[in-house]
Amino acid sequence: MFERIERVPGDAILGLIEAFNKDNNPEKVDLGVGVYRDAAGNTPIMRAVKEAEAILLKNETTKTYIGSHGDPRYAKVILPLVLGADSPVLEQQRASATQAPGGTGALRLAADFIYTQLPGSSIWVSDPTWPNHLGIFMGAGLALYKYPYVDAENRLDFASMLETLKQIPQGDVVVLHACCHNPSGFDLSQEQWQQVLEVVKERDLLPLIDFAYQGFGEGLDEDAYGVRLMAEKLDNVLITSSCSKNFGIYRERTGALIVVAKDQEQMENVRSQIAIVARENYSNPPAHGGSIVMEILESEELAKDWRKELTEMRDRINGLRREFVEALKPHGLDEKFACVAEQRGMFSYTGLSAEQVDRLRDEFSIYMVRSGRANVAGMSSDKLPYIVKAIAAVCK
Ligand code: PLP
Ligand code: TYF
Repeated sequence: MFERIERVPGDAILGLIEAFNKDNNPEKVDLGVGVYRDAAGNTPIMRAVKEAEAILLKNETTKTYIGSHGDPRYAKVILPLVLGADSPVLEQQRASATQAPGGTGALRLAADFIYTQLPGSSIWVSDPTWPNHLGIFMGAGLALYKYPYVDAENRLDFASMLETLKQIPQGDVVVLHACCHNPSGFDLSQEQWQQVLEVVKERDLLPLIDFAYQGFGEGLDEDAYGVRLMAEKLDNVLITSSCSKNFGIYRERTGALIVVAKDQEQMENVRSQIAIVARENYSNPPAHGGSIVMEILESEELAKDWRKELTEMRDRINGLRREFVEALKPHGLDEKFACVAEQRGMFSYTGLSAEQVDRLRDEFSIYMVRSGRANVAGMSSDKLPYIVKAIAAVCK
């Protein structure tokens, strides 16, 4: 039976982890997979998370199932975090959150819901986008198309994006990155979000907003601008939220699918369908990560410390962005890479070619995705002179 099974290459981004670990060069730098790193190159457990886990270990009394929608307490803390504490959408009781195994699990729930309940709707993703979007949406059976996002000069191509959105058939789904666009780092301005809103309204499209990096761009509330605008102004919105990055609990698989509907009645109808999709995929979501998030957000003290540490992480990345461009000045490359200081989140499309990325890896043991995407958090002030010298060498 299995003799016909072909071997396929693994995930290109995750493959970089293995290649990096095998490299013996003491100067090696990992700018590959999108996990936060501190100045020492570690991905630490956040202080509030450690404390919350200690509380959980002491107080937890059961490991029984939490239900297909997850823990209702999780929904209660995640909805105000994403939509805003005084959101009219919450007041109107037209939003629901279903706890899911990470942002990825939430995306799959959304995809299966669209496939089964909105038959005929195709899905549109930015070009480029996170490669897993393609696998998740096509794996669920959806027809997938792309809208332009970054041009050949490595700039946000908003005009082309909007032009294409205006051509999308009524009822189709458009995937938007809420902030910290993966892989490019180019985000929409508030004014651009308003323009997208108008087109979405005009064409009667369903926005599916992927919110994987809340707090990594400008701030927890600032990063939610587009999400809250769409939720407040539209009858129907899907949002996939992830706690992997902003709580640093990647492996605990913690996320949510948030449904915003016209009214409570419609929200409950959709919610009942989401429960079926969840049950058919994995029955109940994992509980531990959600419990950590609840413990933190329900405690004024822990929440305060979590926000503080998240701010430190965000400031570190944004500081590195500026330092990086500054360090390229003596090489006459600061203008060429100026976009890095403008982009937001963990990632930057540097504009480096696949050949240049290969040279950085082979000659300097600097690892990044072949699209030229760098994880800025993998840099540090100590390593910057080495990184910059290597980039100057491959740009000659
Ligand atoms: N969406 C985007 C754009 C991402 O970059 C990620 C990161 O891995 C995810 C969703 C899913 O994150 P996770 O499933 O780890 O919560
Ligand atoms: O883009 C990234 O690097 C992160 C992490 O299959 C990631 O989103 C990458 C690939 C993958 C799962 C997560």
